[in-house]
Amino acid sequence: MAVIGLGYVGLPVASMLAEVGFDVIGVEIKAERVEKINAGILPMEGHEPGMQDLLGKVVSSGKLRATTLYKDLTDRDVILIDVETPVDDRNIPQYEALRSSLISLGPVLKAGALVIIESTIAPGTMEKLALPLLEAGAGGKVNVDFFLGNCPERVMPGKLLANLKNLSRVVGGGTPETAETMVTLYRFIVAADLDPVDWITAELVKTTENAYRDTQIAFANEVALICEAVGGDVWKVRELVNKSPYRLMHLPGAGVGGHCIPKDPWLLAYSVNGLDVPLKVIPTSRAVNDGMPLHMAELAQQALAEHSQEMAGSRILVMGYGYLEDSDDARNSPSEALVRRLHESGAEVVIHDPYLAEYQGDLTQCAANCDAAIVMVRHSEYTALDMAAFKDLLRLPVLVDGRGIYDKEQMLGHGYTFRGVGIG
Ligand code: SAJ
Repeated sequence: MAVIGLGYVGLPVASMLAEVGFDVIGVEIKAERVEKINAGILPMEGHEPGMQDLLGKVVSSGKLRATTLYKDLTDRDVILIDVETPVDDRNIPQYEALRSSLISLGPVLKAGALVIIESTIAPGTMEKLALPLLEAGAGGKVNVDFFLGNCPERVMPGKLLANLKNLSRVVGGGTPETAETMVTLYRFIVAADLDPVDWITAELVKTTENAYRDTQIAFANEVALICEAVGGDVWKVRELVNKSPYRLMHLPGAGVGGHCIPKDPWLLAYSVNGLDVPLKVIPTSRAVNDGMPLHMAELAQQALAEHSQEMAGSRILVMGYGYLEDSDDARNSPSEALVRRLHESGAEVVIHDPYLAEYQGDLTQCAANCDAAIVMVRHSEYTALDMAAFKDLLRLPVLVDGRGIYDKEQMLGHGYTFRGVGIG
């Protein structure tokens, strides 16, 4: 076995395959990561239950070793590819990492080997990019000289091993036989459903499941904006809507961050790039969600105005810089867009986040002399705050709640000038 790309997907899957007895080589471009892994040291931040122990075990047993060299792969029967597939600022997929791994792999590919791309890719990428690159590099034909599959991952930071084991997966084979072979392989580490499909189905399912979540969040955010305008409480509305059968209204909030949800809708959209398939829901949902951090700035501006305070020259506390509660992961964080907008408006910004080293200062010190506090992430530290005491730390009692954490009446009772997403 081999795994190319030992990041937050590749390393757990390499370790789990090694744990069940496969001899696994991990190819990683970053030499310092290779060194750490071969020393049994987990090269990732955040808390991943079981990951450090598992890595130590499989490295010391010699079942997993890391290298930067593709030439070590010449005897490998199965090669998984877990490299990044980001989109650029024009929402076009950037496949450099995928391309270079395929180009490096082709010439060293063992006859009859099975290559499985686990990275999330736009529908059509297997056929149009992976297949031709591998056939050219290997100098052979797919389904004859080598076999090719797509099995998208469904991990989530903080639950990498649990998700790998317990979440079902679509298993996209170049042929039904290849898909069945892949099912047999994944059954060694996956306890949930393994659904054999073709490439395009696997590519569509993965990008669709995340585009689905993004549009559901956008819908919730649009209802939140309506509630603010007509005097509703979106959290109460959502709770009661979801009592109706077949409703699953998601949580509105200060924005959508992370490594999957902001990106995968664009990968799905890209599959029809240049074709006459006008998309509205997917791009508009992205725009609605990207607008939410800016909406937080508007809410702060409105509240400051009640104190005849301009945004320019104000000192604003941004609470939460990660993209998810109680996580140190700040990828595509909505707070980045908020801080940019606040700076553009001439405000001085203080950032606090208990999980990020550069923002871990004492919250009471961060709050001192601030004219407003904008809560962007539902970190436990913030949900447990003594809000009466917190108000006294601020220069102006302005509180903007981006995640439905605080009760409006209570906050008004404490003397705050309060704005909450979805609260009229
Ligand atoms: N968010 C909302 N409202 C919601 C849900 C999320 O505003 O109702 C925001 C979060 O605050 C965060 C962003 O969206 O900023 C993403 O949140 P997420 O819960 O989707 O977390 P992710 O990004 O780690 O999503 C991953 C995805 N898993 C994979 O791609 C394999 C996603 O498909 C899963 O649904 C999610 O984990 C999960 O909850 O397991």
